[in-house]
Amino acid sequence: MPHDLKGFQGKPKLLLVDDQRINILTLHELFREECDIFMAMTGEQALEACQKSLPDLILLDVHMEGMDGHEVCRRLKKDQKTRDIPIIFVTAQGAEEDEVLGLELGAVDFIAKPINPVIVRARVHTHLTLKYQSDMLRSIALFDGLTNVANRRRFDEELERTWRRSLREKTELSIIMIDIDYFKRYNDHYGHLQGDTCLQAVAGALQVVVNRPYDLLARYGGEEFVCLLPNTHLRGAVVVAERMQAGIQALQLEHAASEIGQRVTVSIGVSTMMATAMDRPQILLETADRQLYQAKQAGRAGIRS
Ligand code: GH3
Ligand code: MG
Ligand code: MG
Ligand code: MG
Repeated sequence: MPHDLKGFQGKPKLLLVDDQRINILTLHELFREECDIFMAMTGEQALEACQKSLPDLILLDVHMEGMDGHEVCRRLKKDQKTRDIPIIFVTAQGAEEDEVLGLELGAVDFIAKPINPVIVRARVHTHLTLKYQSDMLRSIALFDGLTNVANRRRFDEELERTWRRSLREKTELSIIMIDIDYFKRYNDHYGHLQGDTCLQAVAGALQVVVNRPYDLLARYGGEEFVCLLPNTHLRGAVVVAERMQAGIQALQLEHAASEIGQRVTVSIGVSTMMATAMDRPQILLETADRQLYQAKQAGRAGIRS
């Protein structure tokens, strides 16, 4: 396997779809050592396997009884969750219309039957490498490298989306802004590396609290985090903020240079509103920021809403 593929967490996941057992067995034999193999003998099974195990690559037979490969491809491309899984069609030799249609439907490549093992291996390796690289890019684009929570870009996108939904559905949305207290002193006292470790621990504790599927925690900058809570009223957001405070307190991180109990603490500002056509979502951030400032003024380690 090319060196790049070592980057996959575990082995790359390969889904083999064919209505002929012998074809699946041949491909299985080719890749069983370097990939985790999933198998399906009908279109329906293929769709189910994709939902369950989100493969990194699919080798998809075109001609099958019932739902054929082209239809499987169409359905996978319609679903947000599966649309980015690369598909290689396996077509009968000389079936040019099949190839054209397959590529039009969004397949990345095709392989002719009867398969040539050397070519199949080379193509699968190429597409697994590309998949790995695009996963990497995606994660760099959307996540903060130090703390692994979402980054600001992802947050801003999600805020826009949630704002529009609030406008349509007339629901309230809330934002929580969290800032570590006396963090400059923390770095000065313990050093920047230890500061980084502290940021990771704080992010981890916050993420434990932010666990509903549509809620989003992001690193907003330096030692500041922000949390987006769609469809959440102020009372609910304050409860989340209180859990955050409890989670940070439970860490009991030493901070000898802090004036507050010599432990790492955070100040929190909360804001809630229903989107209006006149406003921009940034107004939520500005309000939360003002509340955060109030929390700092009031002595830190508290919540203002
Ligand atoms: P306050 O209680 O008012 O929030 O004071 P503060 O010292 O936390 O706030 P200030 O904004 O003055 O300082 C923030 C510090 O956060 C300064 C900067 O060195 C540190 N910082 C920002 N990003 C990082 C980072 O990625 N790693 C580390 N170790 N420190 C960071
Ligand atoms: Mg077939
Ligand atoms: Mg700050
Ligand atoms: Mg701070």
